[in-house]
Parts: sequence; structure tokens; C-alpha cells
Amino acid sequence: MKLDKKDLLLYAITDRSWLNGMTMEEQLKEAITGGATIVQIREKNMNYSDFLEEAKSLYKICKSSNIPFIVNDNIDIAREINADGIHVGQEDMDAKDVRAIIGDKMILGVSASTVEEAIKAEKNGADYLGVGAVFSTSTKKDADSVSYEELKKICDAVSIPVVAIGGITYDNMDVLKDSGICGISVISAIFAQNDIRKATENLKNKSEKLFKYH
Ligand code: TZP
Ligand code: MG
Repeated sequence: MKLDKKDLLLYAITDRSWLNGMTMEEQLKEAITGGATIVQIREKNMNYSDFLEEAKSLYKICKSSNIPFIVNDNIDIAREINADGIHVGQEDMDAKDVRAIIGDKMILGVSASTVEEAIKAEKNGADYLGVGAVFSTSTKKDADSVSYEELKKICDAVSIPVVAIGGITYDNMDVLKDSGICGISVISAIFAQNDIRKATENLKNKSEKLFKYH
């Protein structure tokens, strides 16, 4: 699948720690109904077969709504289900090696927190960058932090689209407006909310006003 910049407007990343009585499938359906434009499955503590089952099931939901489905940091799962894409961090498999394996048809997302990492990721074949953490977050304990100035520099330095990530909420997202990002990527601002659908709708409406490609 080819990535459209518009797809990056509101990037929802799953996290089982917020399930709160619902299934991941139920939560995801709410987020998609609310307007998430792309979805990443992110499982850090799951065995292969459970990850595979969940990936298949969430992919089905995304497919039926025509939303790109990206697998975090697991090329075997991504390939086995023929996901729309894979996302790797700086500590994961090298972007160049991932691109060599997946070919041109799968989307490759790479995390970057400096201009150097961003330029290298673009050279290595990334289709988009996730840049953060732009705000402090308790969701990823070891996240690097990226200042607004650095975020702007990264957006200027690359020609691939950039999404900001890390601690983004409905209330703080406004300050990202002129950074050059195409959209925001969030976990808790969607999945930790009581009304996931409404929270996603609110983020989507604001994103449409703030960011470039819609
Ligand atoms: N990468 C950088 S920050 C982060 C990830 C996965 C966590 C984002 O979660 P939240 O809840 O939106 O801050
Ligand atoms: Mg740019």
C-alpha cells in the first residue's frame, strides 16, 4: 500500500494497558468510528502466536474501514499477515535492512528524535517519520525528548511526512500547529479515555484545523 500524507492526520497506536474491561477490537472500532486515519499495533510483551492472532483480528477491522494497518517492530508478524506497513524505532531492526526485506509495497515508518536520525531514515527508505517525545509521557518510559525547535528542523530537513508523538493531548496539540507535521500519533489521548469515540472525534476535528494535509 502506498502511504498518503492525509493518512497520517490522526495515528492511533494500540496499548493493552488501557483496556479497562473492553477488548482491543472494541476499542479499535471506537477509535476508527471516531476518525483515526491510520493504526499501529504495538505489543511489547506478547508471545508470537498471541501477537499474530491479535494482529490478524485488528487488521481485519482496519481493512473493512480502509485504514492502513502498521505493525510495530515485528517484521515477521507484518509479513505473515501482509500488513500495510511496519514501524521501527532506533533500537529496533535497521531501517535499511527492513526496507530490503519488505520491498517497495509495504509502508516503512521509522522513529527519529534528531535531524541526523531523520535524514538517515529517509535515506534508508522510510516513508514517514514518528518524531518524539514532543511532550513528556509516561506511556514510554525510555522515550527521547524532542523540543519544538528540533521537531521543526526535522520537518524542514526531510521530504517525507512527519508525525509528532509523545504526550500529545487535545489540550496541548495546538502548539504543534506550525511545526510542519502532517499529524499526530497518540496512545493515551485515545485509548486511555472513557469515551474513546468522542475523544478521537475531538482530536480529529482539531487536527483537521491545525495540520497541513487534509
Ligand atoms: N514513542 C515515543 S513517545 C511514545 C512512543 C510510542 C508514547 C506515546 O504515548 P502517549 O500516551 O500518546 O504519550
Ligand atoms: Mg519536510
